[in-house]
Amino acid sequence: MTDFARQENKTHLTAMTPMPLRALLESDETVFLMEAHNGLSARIAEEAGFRALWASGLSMSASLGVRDRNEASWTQIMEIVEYMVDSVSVPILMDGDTGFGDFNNVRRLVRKLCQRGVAGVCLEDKVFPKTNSFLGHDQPLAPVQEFCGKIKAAKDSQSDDGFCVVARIEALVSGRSMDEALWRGEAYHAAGADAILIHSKKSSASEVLEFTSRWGGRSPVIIVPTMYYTTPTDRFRKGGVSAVIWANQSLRAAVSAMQSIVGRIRENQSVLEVNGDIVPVEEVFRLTNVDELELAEKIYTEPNGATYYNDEGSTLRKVRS
Ligand code: SPV
Ligand code: MG
Repeated sequence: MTDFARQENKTHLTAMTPMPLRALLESDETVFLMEAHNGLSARIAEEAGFRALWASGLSMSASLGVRDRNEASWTQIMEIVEYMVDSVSVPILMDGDTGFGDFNNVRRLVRKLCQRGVAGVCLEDKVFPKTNSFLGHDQPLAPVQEFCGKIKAAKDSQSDDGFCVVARIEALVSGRSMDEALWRGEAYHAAGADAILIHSKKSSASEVLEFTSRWGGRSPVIIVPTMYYTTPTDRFRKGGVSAVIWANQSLRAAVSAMQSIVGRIRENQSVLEVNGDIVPVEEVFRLTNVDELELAEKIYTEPNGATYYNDEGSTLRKVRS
């Protein structure tokens, strides 16, 4: 393979080799995962410096214009995640909802995710079709035994040793007790989960911090402070949280920006007023690696096959002959 081919598609990537998801989750630091819902938002999050991404079910569904209710099929969701993998080098944890069916659907899902280079999947202990955790009350939970079967099936199906299976506990969201959240976590941990995600829809972090304290570091714990976003991040660090997922802010930022700009264009019947507030098309070209294609054209379309490309505008570097 030529140097050029190796760099193809990922010419923008940072010089640092990304840390695998498992290493990030198991490190002493609290790591932050940014939500992304397509290749572009993944790229933007990586450029901002996030070391891992969350492929959010809510955000991917919403960006397709459908509800977070398994209205988009698992293959449609997986296809989006594949575009994200192609766009970045940092690991991606995919929101796998309830696994899109039973243990057998989970097996197939995990096999496909490993083939596509996804770093991990998060499975939640609700029932198919899932409903977003912030809607309604007392959502039914999966029987523990059944959910443990999904975790085991996921672990037995991974072809990549580094693949992470995260078990998400919805007990607190569904109005169950802290004790239930803990014994569910214990069962999922014993079934082989690499990490636990404890979800909460309270506006305070007290219950997730009680969970992490009583959990006692048995395995990495991930939280999603969408509703308790006012909690200073340092409390998560001190509370032993392994990873924080900012689960939907990129999508919400895009919605705010689009609503504002599109509204102004409609009102003014012109883009003159807004043009300075939106990125130039060159930025879109940069984010989608148009430069890389120009180099590839030089290499692959020269009649004699001589292949050179110009890194800096002056020195021609031979990459293939
Ligand atoms: C998602 O981002 O899709 C999540 C997190 O699962 S939440 O929306 O809080 O359920
Ligand atoms: Mg989700």
